[in-house]
Formats: sequence, structure tokens, C-alpha cells
Amino acid sequence: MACRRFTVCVEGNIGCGKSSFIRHFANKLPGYLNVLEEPVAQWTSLNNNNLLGMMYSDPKRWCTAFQAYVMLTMSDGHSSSRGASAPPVTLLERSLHSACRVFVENLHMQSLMDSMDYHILMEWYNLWVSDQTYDIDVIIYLRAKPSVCLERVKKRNRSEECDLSLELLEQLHQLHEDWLINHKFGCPSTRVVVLDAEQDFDSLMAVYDREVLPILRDFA
Ligand code: TTP
Repeated sequence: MACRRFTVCVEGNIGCGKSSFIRHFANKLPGYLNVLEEPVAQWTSLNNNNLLGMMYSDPKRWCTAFQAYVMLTMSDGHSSSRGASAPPVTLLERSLHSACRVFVENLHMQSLMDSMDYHILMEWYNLWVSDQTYDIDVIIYLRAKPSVCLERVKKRNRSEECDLSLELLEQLHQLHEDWLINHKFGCPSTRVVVLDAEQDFDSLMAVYDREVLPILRDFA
């Protein structure tokens, strides 16, 4: 009998601490988790081009190409969680869903993405998610105020994000809230766990252990 595999996905604004969360559990439960960090390195080196940087420098010109590529690389991540040799639980940093429900929506709302491009990407999204490969068992939403996220983005100093504004983080925060709390769009999981991600690193990891380890171990 095929063994049931589970997918847990970590969502939240830029700079809320998804990578630290993912790495913490990758170290804690080696072998039990298939951990997929977000493929940012692919977005910054496509055919020797930094598509993420191009998108931030000229969003009107590059946002559709960038989001199409993000969706493609995200879809690879979802598929790999279903391979015969994959561990029982996959921990995904972000998903095809947030790429569309948050980022594509926002670019369209801000009139940076053309409506025709938006509808085409949404048709691809709807086609992809009609397959249960893209279902999520649990979404962990790391919730933090945009001002806290901005401080962290500044501190990590990713070159492409040097002009990232509080306004953008506020827009993205609202879309995460609409998607995961207000259920304004369809949600790919029946279970959303909301965690306060504003504390300092050590306190956060203690909270994550207390709240998340039992969820991950439940799948064993
Ligand atoms: P995030 O996916 O938010 O990753 P992060 O590294 O900021 O996460 P954390 O700080 O919580 O560990 O964003 C990575 C970069 O990619 C960021 O500049 C936003 C951008 N991005 C888009 O523009 N569109 C997308 O669809 C996604 C998923 C990311």
C-alpha cells in the first residue's frame, strides 16, 4: 500500500522569518522531513540573469516573467514531495498558492501587471491546483507587523530588496490576512496555524518547538 505523505507549508510576509523556521526544523528532525527552501537562488541566476533584481528594478516590464518563473519553480517543489522515496512529511517554504494569491494579486491590484497577463497566470494556477499534488495539509502562518518585517529585511540586506518599502509590506500583509485569516480567496488547506512571529529569535524558536513539533510528529 502506498504510504500517505503530508505537506506542511510555511507562509508569511517577506522578512517574517520563514527561512529561520525551516532551517530550525530541518536540524531538529533530520530524515523525517523533506525540507524545501524557497528557490531564490534560481530566481537570481536564470541564464546568468538576476530575474528577481530585474523585477524589483522594472516591475512593469519583468513582473509577469518573474512570477511565471516563480510559479514554475514552486510547482517543482510540490511535485518532489510526492516522490516514492520522499520522507513522510514535506516542509515547504512558501507555495504556488502564495505566489499567486499574494504576489500576483498584488501586482495586478497595483496595476503593475497587465490584466491579460494576470488572467493567463491565474488560468495556469487553476490548472495546476486542480491536481491534488498541490494540496497542503497544514499551513503555518508566521504573522508579523510590516514594520517588524521591514527591520529584518534591512538587517539581512539582500541587494535586490534595497528599495523595498513599508508600503509594499503593508499591501502583502493585507493579502496574507485576506487569504489565510479572512478566507477571501480559496485556501488550499483546511488547517491554518497562526503564530506570532514578532519576538526575538530565541523566544521564537521556543514557541515554534512548543506549537509546531507536536503537529509535525502527529503525522508519524
Ligand atoms: P519570500 O518568499 O517572502 O522569502 P523571504 O526570504 O523574504 O522569507 P523570510 O524572510 O521570511 O525567511 O520572498 C523572497 C523574495 O522574493 C522577496 O523579495 C519577495 C520575492 N517574491 C516575489 O516577488 N514574488 C513571489 O511570488 C514570491 C514567492 C517571492
